[in-house]
Order: sequence, then C-alpha cells, then structure tokens
Amino acid sequence: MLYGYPQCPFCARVLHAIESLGLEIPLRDTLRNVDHRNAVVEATGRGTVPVLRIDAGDGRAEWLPESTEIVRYLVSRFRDR
Ligand SMILES: N[C@@H](CCC(=O)N[C@@H](CS)C(=O)NCC(=O)O)C(=O)O
Repeated sequence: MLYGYPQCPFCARVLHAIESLGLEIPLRDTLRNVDHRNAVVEATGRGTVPVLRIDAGDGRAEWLPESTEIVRYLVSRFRDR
C-alpha cells in the first residue's frame, strides 16, 4: 500500500517505479482522505509522503518513508521477478 498523492513529485517518482516494475500497489490518497493522512502521521510521526506500508501478512506492518528508499526497496525486491 502506498500512501501519498499523484500531484506530489516524490510520490510520482514512486508511482512511476511501480508502473515500470509492473507492480499493482494500491495508492491511499492522503490529500483526499484525512484518515489515510492520519494513518501516516500515527505510523511515522509526520505527514510527509510518500510512505510505503509493507504488510508482513501476520497483521504487522512496516512503514517505509522517503521516495528514494521506497524505490530502492521495490527495485531490489521485485526487479528480477
Ligand atoms: N525526502 C522526501 C520528501 C517528501 C516530501 O517533501 N513530500 C511532500 C509532498 S511532495 C510532503 O509530504 N510535504 C508535507 C509534509 O512534509 O508534511 C522524499 O523523498 O520522499
């Protein structure tokens, strides 16, 4: 799950990487939905986006901020699928 919004250039960078890698990662728009923005603030302590929520599958989640770190993570995990 990616938290952010398309008009944000840092989010757009991540969205472009997601598309290039052929991934389907839903966008939770923090500009349109205050609940999504609040979730980011609660998880990271700030409202800065993009933030990637990585669900472990057991109910736990890791929240990864910073566009360059998110792209790095996605490329390293999914490039050679
Ligand atoms: N270094 C961050 C910068 C992200 C950033 O500045 N995002 C802006 C939107 S484009 C933002 O969330 N600003 C509001 C805030 O920081 O509370 C990254 O690369 O992800």
